[in-house]
Amino acid sequence: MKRKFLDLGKQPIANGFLYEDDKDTEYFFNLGVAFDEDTKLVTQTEYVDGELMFNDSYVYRGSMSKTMRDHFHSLSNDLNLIYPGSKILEIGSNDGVFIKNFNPKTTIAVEPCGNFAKETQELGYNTYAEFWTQELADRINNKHGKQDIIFSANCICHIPDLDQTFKAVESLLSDKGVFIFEDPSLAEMINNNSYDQIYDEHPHIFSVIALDNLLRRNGLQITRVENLSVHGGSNRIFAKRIGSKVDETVEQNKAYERILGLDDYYTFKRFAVKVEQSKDALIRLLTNCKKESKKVIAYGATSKSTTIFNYCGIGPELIEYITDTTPEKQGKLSPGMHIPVITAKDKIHETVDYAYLGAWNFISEIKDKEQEFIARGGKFISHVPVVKFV
Ligand code: JHZ
Repeated sequence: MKRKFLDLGKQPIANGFLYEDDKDTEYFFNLGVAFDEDTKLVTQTEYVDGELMFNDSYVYRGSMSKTMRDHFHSLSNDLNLIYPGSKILEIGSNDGVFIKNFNPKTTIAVEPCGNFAKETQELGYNTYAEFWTQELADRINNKHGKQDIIFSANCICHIPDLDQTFKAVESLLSDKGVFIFEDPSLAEMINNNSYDQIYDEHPHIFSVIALDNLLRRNGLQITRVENLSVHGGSNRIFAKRIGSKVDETVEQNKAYERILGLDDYYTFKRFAVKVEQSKDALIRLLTNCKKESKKVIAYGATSKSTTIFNYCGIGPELIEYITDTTPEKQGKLSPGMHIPVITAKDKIHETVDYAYLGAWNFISEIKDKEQEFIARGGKFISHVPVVKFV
């Protein structure tokens, strides 16, 4: 039974950056968040159709930050060492930032966004430009056989039907195969009040407790959990067939989550109060900047900032423009609030006083790049974990 605890209001497609002419036909939905008492899963009250988000004009490129390129490079090195010569399949391969590190002969990519599927296909990877389904898993099994590693980064939490997803994974794994996936951690979202992790593409935010419940009813169990710093705190989950050896990290993580109350609806009711307070504080801070005639921009046209700007009602009157390195977002307007997105030339322009960090998860990388801005008194603004200059 789903119990709603948070309403983030009317929201557009988080990565639906658009041109002036498309404003009248922009799609909106109501973003409500609920706790499922049976599985302990935090999930949305309604799900947006996959095709509206993941299509041939999808704009998010995983390879846009050095942090993530390094992250996937280091994981690939480890996997190539621990499981040499394994057959590997990635669900949601995006622009190939992870699979580029593997041998195309033993690697399969699954990516429903045609523009990115084309890129990995051209790099020589057998790419299925489709959503992950049981039917696709069966077809891959018939053609290429079982897989030793099924990997997925920032994708499993994007799929509404987890039972079907996990069943399909289980059916395609070799006997000793491992399913490795990483997604933002619910514990870190609660600790950091980073409610902007919730948007159309994230129908669920995972706890280890909920994932183990869901995997187990589909023949898999968590055997190891690694806590990662990327994307504001993520968990890397290792899952194998039920009956496999489980290490101590699984119970450690579950115990920690029980202490945080992630198995209790009222934890999320309290979180909802903090979300509202965060909204009020951010509006207050930006309004004061405006009163003092400060020039405020945003840094990183993220999916996360779509939630923030639309929930808080922050538009071009408070944030003049957003800079972003992604060519596919530049020259367009941000979803819903229509703040212009421009090229992140080399550095923040010298007329800027403050920059709201849409990409707060890359704060170290960004601060390293923007030493001049900091040296001349420029400040970053973040709402994570509380609204303040950072
Ligand atoms: P970033 C996306 O979320 C969507 P977003 C998706 N649903 C998901 O799960 C996560 O990623 C993983 C830019 N940038 O990674 C690049 C600069 O301009 O936080 C990106 O557009 N300058 C798949 O969109 C954005 O910021 C920089 O120096 O919230 C970062 O987006 C850096 C470092 C980044 O993900």
